Amino acid sequence: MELVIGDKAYSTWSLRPWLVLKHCGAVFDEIVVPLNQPDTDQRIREHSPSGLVPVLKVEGEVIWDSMAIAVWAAERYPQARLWPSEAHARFGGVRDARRLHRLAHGLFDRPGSLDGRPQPRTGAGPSGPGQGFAPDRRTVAEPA
Ligand SMILES: N[C@@H](CCC(=O)N[C@@H](CS)C(=O)NCC(=O)O)C(=O)O
Repeated sequence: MELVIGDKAYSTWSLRPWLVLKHCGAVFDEIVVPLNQPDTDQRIREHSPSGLVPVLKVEGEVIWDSMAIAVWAAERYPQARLWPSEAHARFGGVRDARRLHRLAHGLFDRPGSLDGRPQPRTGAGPSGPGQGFAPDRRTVAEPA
């Protein structure tokens, strides 16, 4: 199993599946493609059909996208309990993870935006139903 990533210090997209796999106790080879180099795109495309890292190469599959890698890991390593076992909490966890995933795109891919839309410089950020990230605390931790 190989995890192809960018520099963990600069790419949280890369850091996240690395942390997930470590948490799961997975044994894997780490291939680091330095980002922002003249040959970065070419080197990433040797591994990734999307032209992006991270990519997990495992069991004949090429899994690209950090969230997809995490979903794979949750199924492959159930003992790691990446998702809550209780159904309601699990659905909420999927929802919140998806919202964080989308929010991170807004933060890192479009500077100045929290959710992909322009934000006022001095505003308090997004508010209201369906805007921004408002975690439901019941879904963050496994119920007692
Ligand atoms: N949604 C993707 C985002 C991946 C992404 O944007 N990766 C960046 C690194 S932070 C990348 O590969 N950029 C290509 C480049 O730097 O040439 C994921 O979760 O894996």
